[in-house]
Amino acid sequence: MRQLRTTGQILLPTEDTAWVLHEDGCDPLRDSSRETRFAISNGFLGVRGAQAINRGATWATPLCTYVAGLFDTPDTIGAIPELIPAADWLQVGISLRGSSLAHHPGDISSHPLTLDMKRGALLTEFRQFDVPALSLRLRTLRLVSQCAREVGLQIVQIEIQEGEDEITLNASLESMNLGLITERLEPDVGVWRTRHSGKTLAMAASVTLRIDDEELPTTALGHFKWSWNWKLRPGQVISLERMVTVVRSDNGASDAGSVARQKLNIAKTLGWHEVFAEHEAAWSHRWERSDVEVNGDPVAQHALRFALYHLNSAANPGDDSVSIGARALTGPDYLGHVFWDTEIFLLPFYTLTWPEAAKALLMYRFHTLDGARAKAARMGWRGALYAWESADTGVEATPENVVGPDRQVVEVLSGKQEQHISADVAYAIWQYWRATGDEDFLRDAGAEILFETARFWSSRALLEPDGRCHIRGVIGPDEYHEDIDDNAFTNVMARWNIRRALDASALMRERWPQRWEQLSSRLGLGDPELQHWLDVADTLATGLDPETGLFEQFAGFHGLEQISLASYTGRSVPMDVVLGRKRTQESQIIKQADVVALLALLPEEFVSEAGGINFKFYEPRCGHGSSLSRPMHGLVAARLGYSELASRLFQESTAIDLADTHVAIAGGIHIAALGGVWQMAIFGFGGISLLDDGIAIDPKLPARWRSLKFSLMWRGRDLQIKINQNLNSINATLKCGKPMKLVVEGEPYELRFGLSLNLATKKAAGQITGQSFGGANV
Ligand code: IFM
Repeated sequence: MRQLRTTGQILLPTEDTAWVLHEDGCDPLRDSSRETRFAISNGFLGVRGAQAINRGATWATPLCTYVAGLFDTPDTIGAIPELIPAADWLQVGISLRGSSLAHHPGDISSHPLTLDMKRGALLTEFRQFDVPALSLRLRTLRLVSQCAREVGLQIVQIEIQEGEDEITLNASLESMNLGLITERLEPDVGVWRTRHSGKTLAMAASVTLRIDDEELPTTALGHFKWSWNWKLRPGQVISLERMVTVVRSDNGASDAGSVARQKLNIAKTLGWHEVFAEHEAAWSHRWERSDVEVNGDPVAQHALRFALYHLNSAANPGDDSVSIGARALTGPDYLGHVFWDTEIFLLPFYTLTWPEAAKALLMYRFHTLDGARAKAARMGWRGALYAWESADTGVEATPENVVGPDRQVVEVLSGKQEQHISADVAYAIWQYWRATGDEDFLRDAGAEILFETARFWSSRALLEPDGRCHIRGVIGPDEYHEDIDDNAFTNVMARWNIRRALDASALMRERWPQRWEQLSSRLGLGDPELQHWLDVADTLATGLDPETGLFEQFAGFHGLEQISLASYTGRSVPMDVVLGRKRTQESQIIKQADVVALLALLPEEFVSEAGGINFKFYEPRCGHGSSLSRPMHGLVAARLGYSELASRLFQESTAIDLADTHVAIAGGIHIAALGGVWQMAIFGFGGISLLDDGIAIDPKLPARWRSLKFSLMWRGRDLQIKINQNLNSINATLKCGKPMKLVVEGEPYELRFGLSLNLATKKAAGQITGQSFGGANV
């Protein structure tokens, strides 16, 4: 077969299948979940994996491109901000003898999609078999640059194998029904603005068509429309190259259209090969920092690469005015809103492998602090209560009502009551500070968040006649139970938040007395208030039974109906749908890790055997009604050495997106679950934990994992760790930076640059097995 001249190697995906996501065929019923899985993103632009070749009048889903931070609020009553899709810049239409190529039957017989996760590129292939006397092969490549995030690239290649025919090729950028107001439309530049949020979107595009390396002039031109017509001949290789640049402006200050055009000119001057090369190099750098290698379990290896691909795709260290929504930039669910998912499920990955991205995400919380202050004040408290669902400004964006599974309108209380979000933000800040030692961040932004969230909790928790402070009327991570009192997760996290704020105030007084003076006087924060915080922390009710070590999830939980999940084995819907809302609320069935989440985040709060006691109590009660649940349970199970259960939970967590096992994958990737998969591997099986003065490792690999290798960044150092189960050894190498402490299975060691630490593990990892304590889940 003739070689494609203009592609060279570029369209050949990475050979090692562990780096490739590949699906054959075409199933219209599952198209939308494929589009999610095969999405490409760089944290600024996200494009779903839909076909670019126009299928004519099929009313297929538009090829959504999302732009981080492009929020607006529709004109309807009770509307909330939502992420607006940008113009579909990838549309291509091909007509032969006047009818669309894709109209011919058989076009769906071979539609392989290949996501080269190593290079962040989506490849498609299409063969046309059934046009008499014509045989052609069509390949496409698409990427959004990981190096210059405003750039998108599309290559469409058509190789004529047999036959001669008239062909028309149209390329367009579809900007109808965007929900944006058109400000300017030129042949190759468009500028739109949002109706209410004051944002501008500009896109510039250039398209060229080459036949056998000769450029063919367009036969028709319109605004963002290009068309070519010519006679096909056997052996022709046609290459359509499209570059697009996208600019978002939040204040209209700059001429976004000109900026988009300038950036396009830069990309065009580079040429697409160079754009691709820079993108590939940026990906290679990300993989160097974040790859996790598993030996002995190819399925787990592939699933980890998939998780890492989407995690690395989701963040943008260059924009600290946005964060990562619950579906990242891969789908419309949750309208692009940001939840605790980012701080609790994603931040650990970024903090330890991409601190610049972690910092940008935390700075988003700093920029939205005023929104959090306003929410607390509106609800009658002091300090900062973050939005449960946050968009661009930090104003609460949770819908007031939704239609429940029984088609009844249900009031959504999380926007008012799911307040642990403030402690979750504080938690992520402190972990970032501990792991990076980033003094500028703590001094100039992080500390203020810690103070304002601590201030919120100290006003929120009220002293009652029993001599204890209580936090009443909240929702914990288990959202099945609303308006509850003294949720253990919320209260213990709040206490921890207050104590870290007190630590931060002591640290600031000592290290940066001037800044402390300035900040404490701006916030009106004096010693009496700090003393009050201390008193609240010391007297906050937590639901811990000191006799048994068991936390009661919230006041009254133990008195609720006990229902055995084992009786619902094989169900295909969440437990609240099976039981109905009311009975679920009156039962001990929980939606997701709650006390178990506390155990994952603050294991030091569970002394001696208390971790196992709480896990064994709560795991059988959990219906895993959220995609966040299994990874959190899996992490704790792995740490506790319940290796069999942890392995099952790992597999089930990875299946959520890869095997469509959870509802609504069509609406976007479950990015928090993917962050949880990384945490399970590193904190769970790898047994990594952060110390004040180093890192500890206590691995418990699943039986099948012969070895686990990963990299971490800690306070400016690059660390590589390999746990070898076959050899019962741990190898740690400091690739750069000053000596540091590594505590291996309880024994401290000094790790020095250039010297590898090679230690025999005390136990053969994986020999610790455990049982499942629970019934079967969905
Ligand atoms: O943040 C989660 C929540 O815990 C459960 N419902 C979905 C949200 C977004 O992922």
